Amino acid sequence: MAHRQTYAQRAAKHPNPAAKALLETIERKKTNLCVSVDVTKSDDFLKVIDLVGPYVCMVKTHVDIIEDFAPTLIERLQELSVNHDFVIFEDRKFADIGNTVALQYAAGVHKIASWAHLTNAHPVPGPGIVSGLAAVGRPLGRGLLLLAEMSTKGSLATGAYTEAAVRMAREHRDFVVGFIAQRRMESVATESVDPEEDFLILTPGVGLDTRGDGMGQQYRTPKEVITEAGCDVIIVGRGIYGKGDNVDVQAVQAQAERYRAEGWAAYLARIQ
Ligand code: 5BU
Repeated sequence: MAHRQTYAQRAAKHPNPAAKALLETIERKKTNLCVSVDVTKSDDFLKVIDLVGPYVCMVKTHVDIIEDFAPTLIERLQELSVNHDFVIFEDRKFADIGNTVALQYAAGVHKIASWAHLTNAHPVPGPGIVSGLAAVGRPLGRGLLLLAEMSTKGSLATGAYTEAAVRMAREHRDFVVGFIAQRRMESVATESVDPEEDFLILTPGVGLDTRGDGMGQQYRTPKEVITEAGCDVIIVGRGIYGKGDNVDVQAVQAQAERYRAEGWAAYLARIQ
């Protein structure tokens, strides 16, 4: 199974350009940490990204929460992505009919497809959502993650829903490169597993100091997520930058390095 191989081995044979770039970045920088930068002001957004840049393989954004958004913010984000060598993942969670999501992905204020290497979608509308997003993203070399599970208490994405998400991904392996999930998905729907399939598992709900946030979020440690559950990337937000305002430079860097080191040690323990 994919998670028994090194990131480098998987990068060498991954057919999707965005997934390949992510795997190569993880190997090159020795980090499986993605920081989720959930702050509402452009200055704070860029500051946090500049601070965590050396420690991450990927930055995850919710571009629609930025109050003072301007297209130049995307130019700055792209510069940081090049200078610090990380992949950009817009956590848009598309959930509409194919025609609508294609427009939301390509157009509007944010033009997500033009800058986000990866984005994600809920499988709830059925396979048309993947076709709609693929029509825009595939020619650009982008990749899509399906939300097979969520980190939150009481999530409805379980059981038959999760299995259907895996089957949907298998039907679109040229564009769907993995899942947002809490564990590996190979054994979720086993009827047609291709030994060559390599779906990335990106996992939010990671924290070292608390188990929840009082609003449904549930945290597990990098060891639980990477070594025990076999996931590929840890996604950490507030555990690294708190509220994200009045940023304490040294504290943010120290937390980013702490999660990077924990995540990488958990990976080394897994592949041994
Ligand atoms: P936190 O501050 O580490 O709790 O932030 C987690 C981020 O991951 C936040 O941006 C969420 O929108 C995102 N997330 C999540 O927490 N759980 C999920 O199942 C999914 C996304 Br999908």
